[in-house]
Amino acid sequence: MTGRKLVLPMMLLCATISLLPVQISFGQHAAEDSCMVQILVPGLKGEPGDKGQKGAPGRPGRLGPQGETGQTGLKGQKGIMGRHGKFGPSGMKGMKGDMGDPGPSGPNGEPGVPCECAPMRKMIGEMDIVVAQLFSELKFIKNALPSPAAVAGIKETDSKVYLLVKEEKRFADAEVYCQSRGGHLAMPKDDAANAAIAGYITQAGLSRVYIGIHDLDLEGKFTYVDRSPMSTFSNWRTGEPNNAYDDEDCTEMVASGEWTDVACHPTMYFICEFEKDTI
Ligand SMILES: [Ca+2]
Ligand SMILES: [Ca+2]
Repeated sequence: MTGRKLVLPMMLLCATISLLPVQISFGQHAAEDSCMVQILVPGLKGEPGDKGQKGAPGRPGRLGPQGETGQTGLKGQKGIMGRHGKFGPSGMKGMKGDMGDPGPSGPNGEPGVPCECAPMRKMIGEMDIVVAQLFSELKFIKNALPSPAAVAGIKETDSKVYLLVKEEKRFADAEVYCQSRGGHLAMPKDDAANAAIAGYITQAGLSRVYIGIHDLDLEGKFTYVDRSPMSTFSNWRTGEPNNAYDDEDCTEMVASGEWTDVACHPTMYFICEFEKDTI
């Protein structure tokens, strides 16, 4: 096919050249040889050729326009449970709950250890020895020193111990002081006791002290502070008791051993007495 298309124009060119009076610039021999050789006549149409092989894939086409939004699809099925997430921060402390019911009783305890009495008896025995030593030392002080009353502040008879208290107190407070120590204000109930107390006052260089006699419960009827009656013994100074100023219900003893009714509110020294059996 290509050969036929090229031969025809070449033949026409040769015919034109031979008719021109002026020579053309290119070589004459060459022109004549070409025209002689290139005179061709088209042949018959050939048979159709065999089908060629499949060509290579073409280049990708241009990007098409965006399609329309499709319809909403159906709801899918529920998926499987996901993994556990991270632990969150700790929450606030809750309120205290109600008290629970009491639990059942526990089992019985182990049997106790028998009393170890031997050490206790030994301790008591040692304490008895110490007390005896103290009594002995006290007796030494009272008997051996030149003025035992000044040191120990006590004086004793066969049945009583007297304590001169050099603190000025009202009658009632003085009795409270003596009672708090297991005794009473001194209660002379016979000559011997009265003489012992009087000697104590003189020995201490005092002129008067409260003793445990009063008529606070019934005017004119004197009794001892332990409420025992004044039956067979008394030692009133002449003219006493006189209840002066209608205000004398308590009693003092002077250094001579005589008694005088006096007012209860003045403060003065006093003498306590204690039963030896109770000391
Ligand atoms: Ca009186
Ligand atoms: Ca009086």
